[in-house]
Amino acid sequence: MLDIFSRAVVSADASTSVIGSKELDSLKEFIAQGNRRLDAVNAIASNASCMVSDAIAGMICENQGLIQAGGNCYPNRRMAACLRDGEIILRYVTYALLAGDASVLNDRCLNGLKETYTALGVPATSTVRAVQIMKAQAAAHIKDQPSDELAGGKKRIMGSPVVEDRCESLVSEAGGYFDAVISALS
Ligand SMILES: CCC1=C(C)/C(=C/C2=NC(=C\c3[nH]c(/C=C4\NC(=O)[C@H](C)[C@H]4CC)c(C)c3CCC(=O)O)/C(CCC(=O)O)=C2C)NC1=O
Repeated sequence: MLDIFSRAVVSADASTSVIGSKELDSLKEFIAQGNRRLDAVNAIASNASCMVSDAIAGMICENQGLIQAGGNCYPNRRMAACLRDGEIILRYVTYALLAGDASVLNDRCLNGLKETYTALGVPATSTVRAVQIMKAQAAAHIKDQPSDELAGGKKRIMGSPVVEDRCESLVSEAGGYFDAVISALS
């Protein structure tokens, strides 16, 4: 498992070079923006159970066969496994966002997941739908702009200082980790 610092070391070593000023600049930027990153991780982590239950509920709402006999969220044992998987995936996305590197997500969560799902008959398209919903929720929480329309009574504003660009680069970095989950399952 790598983070942005160990990644710089491994990449430099692979070409037998020193850590150059370009790499140092990017690490400096990572440190300078560190508090925003921690706020972004917290925005997801502290809303995780609400995000997961909402995403799985949305996925089922759009495809109610999942909770009927023969569906992969039926009976409750499978429903529980599905909710648990949503939590696992979201947790690994937060780890990757904290580390600034996708390796923890790839190595410990996504590696072999598609094969496991195929073997168990877990429908990848439905999982992908739940992950897409979590991607949209994460963007709203990192920006600290959940909408009245979609969040309803559960809307929660974190109130952490959000800069003018609404943490655009962190939104897109987090989006990239969700996309990695989607492409690993597709
Ligand atoms: C650390 C990383 C890690 C991951 C990622 C993980 C996933 C994972 N999900 C599993 C099962 C499962 N996953 C689901 C998930 C779903 N069913 C649906 O219809 C939905 C589309 C979807 C939820 C979004 C279900 C229902 C099962 C149980 C399937 C069965 O036993 O028939 C299993 C098989 C073993 C078990 O049931 O616990 C694994 C290994 N386990 C891990 O340790």
